[in-house]
Parts: sequence; structure tokens; C-alpha cells
Amino acid sequence: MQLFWTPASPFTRKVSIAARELGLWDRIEIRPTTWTLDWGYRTPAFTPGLAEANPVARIPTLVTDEGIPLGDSTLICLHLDEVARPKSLIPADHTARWRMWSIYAVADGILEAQIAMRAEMLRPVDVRSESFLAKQRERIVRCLDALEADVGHLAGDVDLAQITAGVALGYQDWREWLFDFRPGRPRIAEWYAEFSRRPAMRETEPRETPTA
Ligand SMILES: N[C@@H](CCC(=O)N[C@@H](CS)C(=O)NCC(=O)O)C(=O)O
Repeated sequence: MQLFWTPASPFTRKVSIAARELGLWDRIEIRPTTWTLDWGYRTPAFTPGLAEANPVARIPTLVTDEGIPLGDSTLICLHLDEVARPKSLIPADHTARWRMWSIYAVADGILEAQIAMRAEMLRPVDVRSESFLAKQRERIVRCLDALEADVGHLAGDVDLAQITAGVALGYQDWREWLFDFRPGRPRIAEWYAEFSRRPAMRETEPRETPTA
């Protein structure tokens, strides 16, 4: 398997953690990609091979052992989970599984809002939309409040919802233009303090992506 990757992307971090938790990381060849800082508002010069594998030209993109490109982190996690069986990050029980996917979608919504904000923050200040940024911030607040209310379901064996929530909270901490999620949310603050100690979380702490 080959993974088009950067150290900054939260969607890529999700996949990188899932692969580690499933014991598959060593089976993946990493294809580092570079991104010029204008990627948020114009087509950048793509790292060779990325757009050829995935015309959407986003990361993460995984090329499976069969040569099938998968250009979406959820699909990649599903693929890795299938390859790793009997290990799994998806609960077997019907209700637990759909509870997990429900929380996963909320945490993934935070990632989408964070990356939409990142793209907007990369635009020149005079064309940046404050109302667009505020809308994303309000979405993040709603989703964080939902995670706070649902923290009891972020328990037990590690799963894809826990991983995605951990990545979302980690990104919130990393970017200085995002707010501290902890005030008023003591339960996810405590949960994250514990979850972020996992080796897979420590090994994937975000760093700036090279531009060339
Ligand atoms: N839904 C996709 C989102 C992937 C995504 O937005 N990736 C960002 C980096 S975090 C990207 O490659 N952006 C480049 C662009 O939009 O040009 C997933 O889950 O993989």
C-alpha cells in the first residue's frame, strides 16, 4: 500500500493513527506530498503521482495492494480495517457500531470545519471572509459540545470515533488561530489528556507540511 501523506493534515493523521492501532503501519509506503501555501484558494503544483492516482488531488490518498486508489480518509480506514481483520476499530455490535459512526461523523465535521478555516486563513487578509470563519467556528463549538455530552461513548476499545475525536482536539490545540476547547468542557478535556498519551497519537503529532 502507498499513502500520499503530509504531517499537518488531520485527515491523514486519522489514517496514520488507524494504521498504527491496527498494526499495519509498517506495510504502508509513505509518499510525502508538498503543498504551497496557496493551496487553499488555487490549484497548486501537485506532488508527482498524486493527481494521477486521485483526480480530486487531496490527501490522504491510499493506493491499495491491488492498485486501487482510495481518496478519502473514511474509505481508507474501512479498507485498512478489512485488511487487518480480525483486528478492528469498528465495534461488532450493531448499536455500538452505529453509535460509533454517529460520533465519528461529528468529530469528522470538526475536521472539515478546521480545514475549511485553514484554507480561508491562507487567503490574503483583504479577501478573507470573517463571516465564513465565524460559521465554521460555530460548527466546531456545536460539535465540541456534542462530544462533551457524548463522552461516555468515547470509552472502551479504541475505535474510529475515538481516533477522529482525538485528531480533532489535537488540531484544535495545534493551530494558534483556533480556540482552546477545554473551558466549559471538562469531560473531553480529561478524555483527551488520557487519549493523547497513546503511542499512535504521540508518533503522529502534527507538524507544518513542507512547501517544496
Ligand atoms: N473528506 C476528505 C477530506 C480530505 C481533505 O480535505 N484533505 C485536505 C488536507 S487536510 C487536502 O488535501 N486539501 C487540498 C485541497 O483541497 O486542495 C477525507 O476524509 O479524506
